[in-house]
Amino acid sequence: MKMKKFAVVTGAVFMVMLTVSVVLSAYHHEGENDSQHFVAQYPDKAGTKLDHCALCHTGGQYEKKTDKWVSLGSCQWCHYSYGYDGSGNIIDTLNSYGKDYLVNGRNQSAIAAIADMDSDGDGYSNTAEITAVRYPGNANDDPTKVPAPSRVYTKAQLEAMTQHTQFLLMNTARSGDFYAQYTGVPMEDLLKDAGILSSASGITVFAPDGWSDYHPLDIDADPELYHVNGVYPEAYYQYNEQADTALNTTDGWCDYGAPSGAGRSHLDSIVNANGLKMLLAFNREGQDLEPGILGDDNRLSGEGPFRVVPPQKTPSPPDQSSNAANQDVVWPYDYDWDHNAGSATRSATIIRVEPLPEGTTDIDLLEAGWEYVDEGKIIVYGAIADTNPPIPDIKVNGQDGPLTVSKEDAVSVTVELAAGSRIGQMADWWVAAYEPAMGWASYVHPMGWLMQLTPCLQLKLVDVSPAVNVYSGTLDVGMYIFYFAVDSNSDGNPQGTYLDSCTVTVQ
Ligand SMILES: [Ca+2]
Ligand SMILES: [Ca+2]
Ligand SMILES: [Ca+2]
Ligand SMILES: [Ca+2]
Repeated sequence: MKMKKFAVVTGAVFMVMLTVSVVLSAYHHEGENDSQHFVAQYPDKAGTKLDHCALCHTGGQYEKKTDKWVSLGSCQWCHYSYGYDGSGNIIDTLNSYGKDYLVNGRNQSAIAAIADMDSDGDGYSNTAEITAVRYPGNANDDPTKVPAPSRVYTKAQLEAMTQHTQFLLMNTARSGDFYAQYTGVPMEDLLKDAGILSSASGITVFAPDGWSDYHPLDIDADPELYHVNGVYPEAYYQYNEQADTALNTTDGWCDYGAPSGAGRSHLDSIVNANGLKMLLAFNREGQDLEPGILGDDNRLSGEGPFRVVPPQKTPSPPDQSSNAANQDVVWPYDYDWDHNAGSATRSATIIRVEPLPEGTTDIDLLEAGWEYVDEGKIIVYGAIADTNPPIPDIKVNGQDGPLTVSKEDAVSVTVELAAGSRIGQMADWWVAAYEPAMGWASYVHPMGWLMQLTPCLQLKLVDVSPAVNVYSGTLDVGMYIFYFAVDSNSDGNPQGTYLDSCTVTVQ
C-alpha cells in the first residue's frame, strides 16, 4: 500500500467526527470514548495537542519498497496498520501510555490509575507530562523541552511576497486528472522568509484532517518524494479526446476545461516563466482557492486556502483512474507514472521544518488547525530562525570588554541571562575562564571556581536578572577570556549554543 492513497481512502470503521468550530482537538472518532475519558480526568487539557490520537497511538514506519521506509504520523499509521476495515491489530498502534490505559481498563478510572506511572520511561510521570502538555507515551517529548520556533503567515502576507504562477498537469492515481494554473509562493522562498536553518533537511506538511506528507529539500531518487528546492522538468501538454471528460462523459478522466488551457494543442511545450516549482498555492485560475471542509463522509472538499502543488518529477500524460473499469484506453492507469496530485496537500495549515532543533518539541498545534483554514493562516515551525533566542551577558567591572586592569585592581565578574524562547528548557550552564598559562577554570555551583571545565549548573533555563556576581577579587598577570554560555541540551559537554565572552588583560 502506498502512502499517497490515504488521501482518498475513507471507510466506515474510522469515521471521523469533526466540526469546524472545534479549534484544536478536532480528530476524534465517532463512537469512541477514550478522548472523553481523558478530558474528564484532565478538563483543562481539552483542545491541546494531548486531546488527540497521538496521546495513545504511535506513529510508525512501513517499508514501501526494499530499504525504503516511509514515516507516518499517528493518524496515518493507525489507518495504515489497523486498516479502514479494522482488520489489523489495534494494539500494534498503541504507544506505551495507550497500552497502560488499555491494560488498566480503558475508562476514566484507568486514566487516574496510571497518573503516577512513567509510561514512556523518560523520567517524568504521566501526570507531570500531561500537566506540561507533553506526550506521556513519547519519550522524545518531555517537560524539559520547549516549543520549537514558529512563524504564522496570513494570506495577505503571502500575497505580498513575490508570486509565482505555473500551468501544469495534476495527475491523480484514482480520482480525475486536470490541467490548471496555480499561483502562490514557491515553498523554497517561503522557507527562506521563515529563516530556514542550514540544519534543515525537509518539511512535513499537515492538513487538519490528519493528512501529512513529507518533502525533502533536495531532489531524491524516490519518485514519490517531491523536493522543495529548485525547478522541476518542463512538460508537454498531453491532449486526447478519449481522456477529455468534456467529450467522453462515460469514462474520460482528464478535465481540460480550465481557462488557462485554452488554445493549447497536444504536445505543445508548456512554458512557465521561472519554471515549474513546488508551490504553496493560494489561487487557481485567478480565483482564491476554496477553503477545505470535511464532509459527513470524511472527504475533504475544497483545496484552500493553501495547497502544496508539486509538479511531476517525471512528466507523463494523464492516466486513467485506477478505479475505472475500462483500462483499454490510450493512457491506462500506470502505477509507475508520476501521480503528483497525490502529494499535493490540500488545506495545508502546518509546515514542520525537519528536524526540530535540539531541546525543542512540537508546538501545540500538531495535526490540527481547522481554525487556520477559516482564518486563512499557515504556521511554519521547527528548523527556522529563533527570533527570541536566549541572550547570555557576561561583564567584567560592568563592561562588555575587552578591558585592561592592573593585578592590584579588584575585578568583579557578573552574569545575566534573558532565557527568551528557551525558558524552561533543560540546559548545561557554563561560567568559565580561560588563560593560556592557567588553562580552563569553571565556576561550579555551589562549590565555586574549579580548575577544570565543568558545568556551572544543569538546570532549566530561567531569566537571571539583575546580574549575579560570579567572581570578586584580583587576578594574576595574564590575558583572560571569561565565558557565560547555555546549551540546548544538558549532556554535560560544552556546546556553547548561546554564548557571550569578555576579554580582560591583567598587567
Ligand atoms: Ca514519561
Ligand atoms: Ca514523554
Ligand atoms: Ca491519473
Ligand atoms: Ca551541553
